Amino acid sequence: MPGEEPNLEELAELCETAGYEVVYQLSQQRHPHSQYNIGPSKLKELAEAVKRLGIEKIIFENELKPLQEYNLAKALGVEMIDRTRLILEIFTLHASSLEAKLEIKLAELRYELPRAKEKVRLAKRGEQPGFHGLGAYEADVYYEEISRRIQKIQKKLDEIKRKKVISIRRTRLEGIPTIALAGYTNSGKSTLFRRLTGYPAEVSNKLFTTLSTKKRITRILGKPVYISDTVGFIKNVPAMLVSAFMSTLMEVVESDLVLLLVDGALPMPEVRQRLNVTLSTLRQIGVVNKPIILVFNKADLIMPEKRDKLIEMVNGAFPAVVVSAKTGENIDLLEKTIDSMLSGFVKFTAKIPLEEATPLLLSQLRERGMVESMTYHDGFLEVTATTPAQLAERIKALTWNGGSFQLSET
Ligand SMILES: Nc1nc2c(ncn2[C@@H]2O[C@H](COP(=O)(O)OP(=O)(O)OP(=O)(O)O)[C@@H](O)[C@H]2O)c(=O)[nH]1
Ligand SMILES: [Mg+2]
Repeated sequence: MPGEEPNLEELAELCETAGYEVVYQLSQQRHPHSQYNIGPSKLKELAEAVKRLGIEKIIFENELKPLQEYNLAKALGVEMIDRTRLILEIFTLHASSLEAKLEIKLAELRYELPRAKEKVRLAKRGEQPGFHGLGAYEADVYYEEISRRIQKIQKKLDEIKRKKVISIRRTRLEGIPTIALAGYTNSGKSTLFRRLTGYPAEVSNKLFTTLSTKKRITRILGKPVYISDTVGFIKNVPAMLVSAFMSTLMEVVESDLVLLLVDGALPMPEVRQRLNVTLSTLRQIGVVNKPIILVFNKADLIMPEKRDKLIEMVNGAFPAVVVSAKTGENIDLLEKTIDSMLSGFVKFTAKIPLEEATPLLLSQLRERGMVESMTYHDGFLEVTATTPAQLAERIKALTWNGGSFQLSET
């Protein structure tokens, strides 16, 4: 499209992640041709390349209308897919959980729905790559079958989501905050997750390695927190793909704090653009009024002057840190920033009657709190600790009969 930045580099990266070898690239500046998307002379150029290089598949950055896809396949004799389809292929390769599999299926069906009618009509005009086997179906039957499957999968996903909501609420009752790692794909979310939790999440230089949320409990400067690793964002993703991943992204929406990762080693304009994409995707999934820390990752690849520029770019609008999830540089600074933004913890000294100091209470104190001192005397357990406000409130309730409870400055 005129005025649009070509995005071929990222497209090539996506192709490689999907297992394709990129042998030829072509771009053009014009409004999409109604019949072929590309113009007649580019079509000729492409046809020659297909012959010369033995190209097996053509991948378009632009969205293809069914008619364009059909005409192109007919003119070039090879299969044609667009960027959305390519991303779906990668998702299919990487999906391991049932939830992710269902989400991808849903996205595929939603992608297919508006094409279904048109495709069947076109298929009847002659068999083409990518349109196999559709001739036997009547357009309406095919269309309805897809709608029916969409509903069925949606129902299954709603059930998974319902269970998730229950588990998120339960976590909330414990009063332990949840921190979600969000950001562009390949920014290093899983690497940071590994560093903060010690859990060996899969890390790779491919795009969309992580497709389902992982959540682990850990401590930040002594305080217990849940950390969740999530699916990455990317630019130019149709809203339908984002909404299909809602069940996975719910963890971000329901979190208490978001660490928004951006690969700081990229050129400045790219960093700025990815920051824009990630912030607007967050808005799109319903993250509003939530504390966010900007984490510029890959510090080991960033020169000192550029680090300053990155922080300046944010203009004080967010707390921002430059870290290396890989080497651990500045992770202590990140932890301090997280700690300063975690609310809901209180420090107190309580005298609890011994009969109330059950093993369950003691284990909750150990698991969810930072205990400074704990002594027994005169039939009381005397504790000074920092815990989630909910737990402190429960402990306070145990002291009504002769004990005492006092909040202190943290
Ligand atoms: N040099 C350097 N590389 C890093 C750093 N953090 C992550 N990487 C590399 O960046 C690539 C992507 O890392 P991941 O942790 O898989 O990124 P992700 O954001 O989880 O990616 P997806 O799950 O695919 O969205 C891997 O090759 C990592 O080794 C860092 O601090 N410095
Ligand atoms: Mg990951």
